[in-house]
Amino acid sequence: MTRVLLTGFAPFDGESTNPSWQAVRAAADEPPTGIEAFAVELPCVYGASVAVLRAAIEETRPEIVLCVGQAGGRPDITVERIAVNVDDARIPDASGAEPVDEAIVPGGPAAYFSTLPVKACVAAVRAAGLPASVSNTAGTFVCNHVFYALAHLIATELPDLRGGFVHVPYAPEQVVDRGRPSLPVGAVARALREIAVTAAHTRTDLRVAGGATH
Ligand code: PCA
Repeated sequence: MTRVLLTGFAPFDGESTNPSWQAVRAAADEPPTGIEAFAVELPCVYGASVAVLRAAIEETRPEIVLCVGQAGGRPDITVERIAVNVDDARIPDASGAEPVDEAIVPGGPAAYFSTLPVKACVAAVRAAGLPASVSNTAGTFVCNHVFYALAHLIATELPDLRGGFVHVPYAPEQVVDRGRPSLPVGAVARALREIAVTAAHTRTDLRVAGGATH
């Protein structure tokens, strides 16, 4: 069994739901064969989110951490390649904090790569019949913050842990009057199960193109 900690986020930006948490909970409720799954909801707050993540890692002792967040407007499941060392808020977080150009870890590396096999994860989701791609930016809001903090924890304290971040589209009920792309939460949960299994079994990533020209 591979121990996998899945995290999703509480609703933010005026939404009443966050599909990342709905999908994480659904995926963890019915984990794939060979995966022992733990699900934790993180607040959409810069500092507190990392504190909750750290406590969950200490409590569950996972081999893999898969953090998940909502990327409203994206049309597919995006597996994040890179976390950058900057907070630059376009909107306030749930505590009202609005940092501008602040380092997440002062003096830390400019960026960290995901330690999950991002290309293999994308391929697995696509093979399951769901849309997915590699993303080269997790933004500069709370999701990137959590991703960077997780990567820093792995780099400095927990070298045996592997972890990464996945952004997911809106759920259909969030966009009934907005004409924006969406994916049902059940489909997102299926994708997360595929990603968890792929991460558990893949140490060397696929060498296939997944980049972007802009
Ligand atoms: N998405 C936000 C933060 C919480 C979430 O689900 C982000 O992409 O930063």
